[in-house]
Amino acid sequence: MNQTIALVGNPNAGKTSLFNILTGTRQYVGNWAGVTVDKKEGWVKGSREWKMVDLPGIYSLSAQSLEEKIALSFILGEQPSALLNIIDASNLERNLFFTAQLLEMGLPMVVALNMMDVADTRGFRINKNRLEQELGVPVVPMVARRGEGKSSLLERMEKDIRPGPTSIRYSGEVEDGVEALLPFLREMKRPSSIHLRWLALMWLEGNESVSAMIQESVENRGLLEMERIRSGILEAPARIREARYAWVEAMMEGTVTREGADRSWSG
Ligand code: GDP
Ligand code: K
Ligand code: MG
Repeated sequence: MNQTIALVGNPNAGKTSLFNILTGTRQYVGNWAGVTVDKKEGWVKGSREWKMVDLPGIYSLSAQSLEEKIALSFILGEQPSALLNIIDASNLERNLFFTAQLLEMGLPMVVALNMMDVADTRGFRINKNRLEQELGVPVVPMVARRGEGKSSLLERMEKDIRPGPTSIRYSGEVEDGVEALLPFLREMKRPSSIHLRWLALMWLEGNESVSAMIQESVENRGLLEMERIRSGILEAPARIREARYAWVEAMMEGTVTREGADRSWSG
C-alpha cells in the first residue's frame, strides 16, 4: 500500500539530509506550483512503501509566510497519511513549538531527533524515552548527515507511527471558544484525519489558510457566529501562543539537562 508522508521541520533541522538518506538518489525535484520554492518527492525504501514529500522549512503554522502557506495547503489539500517531523536536538525548545502545533493537528507522526552529535557537543543530555512518553509519538535520535538512526527510523515508521495526544490545555476562555466552535466545524467538508480541535484553534488564531477553508464550507449564519466567538476572546492568538510556550517549557524541564552550564537552554 502506498502512503504519503510529509517531511516537516524548522529550516536547517536537516530535512534535506534526511530526505536524501531515506530516498537515496531516486528523488524528484520540482517547484511548488507558482513559486520557486523547491519541491522534492521521493520513495522511501522499507517494507512499507512511503512516498515522501519534503515541505519547506518553517517555524510554525501561524505566521503565514509563503513557506508556511505552501506547507499548510499541502497538508490540508493533499492530505498526507502521516507526518515525519524532524527536530534539531541542539535547539530543542524552538523546534518543539512547531511540534506542538503538529501534534494537535491529529495526523499520525514520528519525530526524528536530529543533530544528536551537536547536542552532545554542547552538553545537552536528552532523556529520549521521557520525551517520547511526553509527546506520545515515536522519537528517534539521529545524525542525518552521517546516516545514523536511519534503520530505527524506518522501523518506527513502519510499526509505531501514530497520532499524538492533544495534551496542551489553554485558558478557560480559549477552551470555551474551542468548545463553542466545534458544532460548526463538524458540519464542514474537511480532511477526515485532521482534528476539529486543531481547526478551531487555527480559526481563533486567525490563520488565513484554515479560515479560507472554513469560509468555503460553513454557511453564512454559522460564519457570523464563529466570528462572534473569535472576537469575544481577548487576544486569542497571544493566549494560544503562551499556552504552547508553557507546554514546551514543561517538556524541556522534564527531558533535558545541560552539563557545564546554568539553566539556560539556548546559546
Ligand atoms: P534543511 O534546511 O532542514 O534541509 O537542513 P539540511 O539537511 O540542509 O542541513 C543543514 C546543515 O546541517 C547542513 O550543513 C547539513 O550537512 C547539516 N546536518 C544535517 N544533519 C546533521 C546532523 O545530524 N549533524 C550535524 N552535525 N550536521 C547535520
Ligand atoms: K538549508
Ligand atoms: Mg532543505
